Amino acid sequence: MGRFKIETGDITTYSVDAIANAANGSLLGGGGVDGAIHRAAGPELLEECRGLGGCETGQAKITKGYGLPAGYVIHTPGPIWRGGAFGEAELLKNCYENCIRLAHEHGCKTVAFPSVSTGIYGYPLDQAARIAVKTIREGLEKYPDIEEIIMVCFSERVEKAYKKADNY
Ligand code: AR6
Repeated sequence: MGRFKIETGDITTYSVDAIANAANGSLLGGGGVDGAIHRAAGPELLEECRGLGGCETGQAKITKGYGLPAGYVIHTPGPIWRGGAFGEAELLKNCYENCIRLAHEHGCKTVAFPSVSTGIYGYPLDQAARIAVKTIREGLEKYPDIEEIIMVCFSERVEKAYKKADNY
């Protein structure tokens, strides 16, 4: 079964087969990690995204990586936190599941994730981390061809939350 790593870094610098993007439903870019990914990938990424017709919350769509060191970008709009009674947990789980499934379908062996929904979308970090870690570990079991999934945290605070959730 593949490895799971949690580390601090900038996901736009990762030379992996696919990086996930915490996108919005338009798939046309935004702030946070989405903005950073589009800046690093260049305008061709936006051009390809324009042809995708957006994406539902919890679903995922894949593009090439263009100027990024990563081969593919898997765009997934996470849920906006509205207090927890609006299906947020299920939707966040769907994000990780659908990204991992798409990575598998495209033959990706190494995949990196940002902490989906925990920035601008306001999902409480500890709760999001528990869902992410559990779903990623299940994905590694389900798809033994995936060799490594890395949770790329943008700060040590985020890294600590994910490590706690994974019982490091
Ligand atoms: N590498 C890794 N993680 C990063 C990077 C980076 N380069 N930059 C930021 N993060 P957010 P969301 C972290 O807000 O909450 C956009 O406008 C960040 O510190 O990027 O899902 C979209 O278009 C945080 O821990 O995504 C949507 O409209 C995590 O990535 C909306 O934001 C996610 O924060 C999505 O909001």
